[in-house]
Amino acid sequence: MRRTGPKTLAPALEALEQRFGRLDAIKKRIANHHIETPSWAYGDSGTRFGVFKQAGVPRNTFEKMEDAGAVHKFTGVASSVAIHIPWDKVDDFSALSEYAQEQGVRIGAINPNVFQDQAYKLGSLTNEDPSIRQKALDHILDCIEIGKTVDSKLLSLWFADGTNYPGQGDFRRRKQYLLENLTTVYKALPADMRMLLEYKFFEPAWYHTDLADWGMSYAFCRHLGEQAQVLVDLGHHPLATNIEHIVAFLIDEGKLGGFHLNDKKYADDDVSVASFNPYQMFLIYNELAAAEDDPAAQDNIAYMIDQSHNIKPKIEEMIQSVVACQVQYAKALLVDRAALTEAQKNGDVVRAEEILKEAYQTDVSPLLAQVRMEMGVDPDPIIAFRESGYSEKVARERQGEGAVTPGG
Ligand code: PSV
Ligand code: MN
Repeated sequence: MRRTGPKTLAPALEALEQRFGRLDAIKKRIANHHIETPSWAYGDSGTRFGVFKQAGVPRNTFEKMEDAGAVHKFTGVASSVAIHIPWDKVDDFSALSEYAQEQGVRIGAINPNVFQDQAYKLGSLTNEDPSIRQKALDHILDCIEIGKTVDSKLLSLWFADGTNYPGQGDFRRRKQYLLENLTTVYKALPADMRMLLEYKFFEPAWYHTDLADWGMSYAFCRHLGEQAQVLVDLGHHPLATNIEHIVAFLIDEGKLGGFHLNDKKYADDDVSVASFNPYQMFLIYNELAAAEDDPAAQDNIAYMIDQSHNIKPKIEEMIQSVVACQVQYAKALLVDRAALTEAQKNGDVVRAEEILKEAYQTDVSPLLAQVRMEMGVDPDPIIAFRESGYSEKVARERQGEGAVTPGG
């Protein structure tokens, strides 16, 4: 890692301006591109084979807010934190919210957890036992109340519900249970809170999951109403799925609620966003940037990281991930949209692809460094964080067991 030198910055920016133009507008958009970090990625986590403990990890939700505050301080764009209940349950959520604000962040999406309790072995909202369906429903309704207390605008739902063996469950009956319960949840939402509905085609259920793909989430959201939108977790698709197409489709329907950003190699590995497949991330951002240019397209998309870092230092990886998003977003903003449309209309396949590659292959680090300096943030977030001594400080101060969360 090398420090950005001010001498090299000016000529690099000039060259970018000459080649692409619009740099001032692009800088503004990068500075306004907000990325939420998840509380659960700050605690110790692992795989089903074990958890590797790290020094200085937060021991409670308040300390998770401190670490999220550090990520925001060094990136300037990560000003909110998603919480997961009961992992982040505290006695006083107003106090948590105030504490978060003192750390420079606010509480973002509320994630109910209806997958860990022993009662949910055969499902939560889809369970054949009405008392278990009610228990899951009550928990989600409680989470809406927590959301109101901390002034969150997002209820983010993921269900582990599914079956492991043929014959285990009745698909249609389970679908009906889910719709009935989600309708109750939907009706309890305050007018300014959105419900984001996440899907996943496998795990922990192996035979079927009740919300297996974006189309199923979309169908439920259509039934529920405007405040219900689909959440795309980048790790929740079969290999080779064209995620950018899903994204474009959902935007066009006004139904893209947001993202759980991460990357994957095999399954839901939850590795750092854009670490394996940066071009895919660029192509996703390309759809998003194109929609931002279209005044008729929806503009309320939530960008949330959902990762599980079991071998990288937590805060550094979170900073790295935020920066990785910025890199692909910045590249997507460089795409010459007018030229691309023209090439598409003329059937010029090679030119169209080259326009994307020209943007993708451009080094945007001087642009990001400049944006950061204008925001009053160090141009090199990871280096600056390392130099700050924060990790050493919390390792000294936080003695005792760190919080453990099962995964991301
Ligand atoms: C499930 O794999 C998931 O992506 C959901 O978003 C959960 O809330 C999160 O991971 C944490 O387990
Ligand atoms: Mn997720």
